[in-house]
Amino acid sequence: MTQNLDAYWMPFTANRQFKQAPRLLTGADGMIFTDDRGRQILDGIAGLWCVNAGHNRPKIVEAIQRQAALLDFAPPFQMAHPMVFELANRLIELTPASLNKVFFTNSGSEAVDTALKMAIAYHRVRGDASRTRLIGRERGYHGVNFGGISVGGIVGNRKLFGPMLGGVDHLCHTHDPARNAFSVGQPLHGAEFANDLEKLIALHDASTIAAVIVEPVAGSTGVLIPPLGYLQRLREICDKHGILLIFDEVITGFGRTGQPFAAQTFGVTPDLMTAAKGLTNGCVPMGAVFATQAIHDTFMTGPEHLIEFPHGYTYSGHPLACAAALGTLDTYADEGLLTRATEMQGYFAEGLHSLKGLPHVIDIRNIGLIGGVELTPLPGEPGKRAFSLFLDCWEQGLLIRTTGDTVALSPPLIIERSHIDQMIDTLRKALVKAA
Ligand code: PXG
Ligand code: PLP
Repeated sequence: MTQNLDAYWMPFTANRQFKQAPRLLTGADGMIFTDDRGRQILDGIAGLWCVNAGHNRPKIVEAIQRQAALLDFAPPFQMAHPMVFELANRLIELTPASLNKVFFTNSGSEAVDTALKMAIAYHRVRGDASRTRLIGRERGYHGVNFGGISVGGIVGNRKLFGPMLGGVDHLCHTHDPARNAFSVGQPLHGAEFANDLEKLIALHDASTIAAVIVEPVAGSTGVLIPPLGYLQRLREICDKHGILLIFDEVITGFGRTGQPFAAQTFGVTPDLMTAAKGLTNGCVPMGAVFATQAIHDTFMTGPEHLIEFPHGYTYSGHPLACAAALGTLDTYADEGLLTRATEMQGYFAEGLHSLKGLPHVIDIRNIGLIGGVELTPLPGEPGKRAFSLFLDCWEQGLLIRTTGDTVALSPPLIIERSHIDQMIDTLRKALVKAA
């Protein structure tokens, strides 16, 4: 490695450690990354929960190339280009029927902050300006912008950044290993954790609360699957009190749980829904907020020449992102990928749960093509045991993700049984070796 690595300040990375022993990817195809040593590495996490159709897919590559030569950029304010409408129309065929309006952003973090602003503005526009509070959840991850970290519940992502947004509170998280360890699929216990919302309503009064935001499946915080009945109960309480429910589907969107969106997998429909990642198969940055007709129409009053929602990004609905998204949706449709996790989840779950009993494994969690393997932390050194496992798997040709002492798996939806076998075998060997 002769390249100078100093100038680049890496995101969410132990910079000094990385630069001593860099891990550089130079190519990717299908399920496989290639690194700068020419090694083949199985992608166990779809890049970063985003490359759902696998890498280097022809329809996506061609769509981006074609678009770059045709229309590189179109200003998104008071202007548009045809493809952005086509994409919105295609997307609402996949969302729950009531979520039929789409607002584009460039990332999940921007989608989250957009949804939070929409929720507060919605109440104000309809004459209920006291509803400004936002309720997130402990251990929630909603990206890294100020709105997202305010409703988020990962201490390490919050504590350096001052007071953040005011008027935010948090539900308790749903992780309950004493009752639910090693559950296959949705845990049986914990629907009642949703009643924590009633407690916050009693404290703050419903008339001050704009919205509740949760990930249907919490990903970044270590793969927490919603207990049976939990999301239904949250929905009921929100309805009872006129509070909007926002699902952050940045990870769960686009087939990860076996349906296009987790809202469909769990049979609970939010009022606003964020997405990103799998929207373009990770190829060009793009995020989206889906809203109901009723929320959208609430803004569509007042003089017609005025901007109804003063919000948007220079790159909202960028032509290259739209091209990538349309190529992605075609690829998903051609190969039935948005429901493929339902076919593969049984075999995936069997493999994962076969790791039970190995040294330090204290819980295994799964839904669709998401898996979590939680390890006992090394005394006084949280996160280190899982990170060592990550390094070992990398050397053995498998890319996994770790968060705290949980290993997260979220492979591309094109995964075959042989890949699952390879992932589980590599993990098994690494766990035995780490003992
Ligand atoms: N919401 C959720 C639920 C997410 O998972 C974001 C918002 C933010 O999206 P952007 O595109 O701004 O990163 C995410 C992102 C991990 C990991 O290791 C997960 C994410 C990002 C980085 C790491 O689990 N999810
Ligand atoms: N900062 C400045 C000075 C700007 O002019 C703009 C956009 O015009 C932004 C930030 C926001 O950038 P973006 O629209 O890409 O989010």
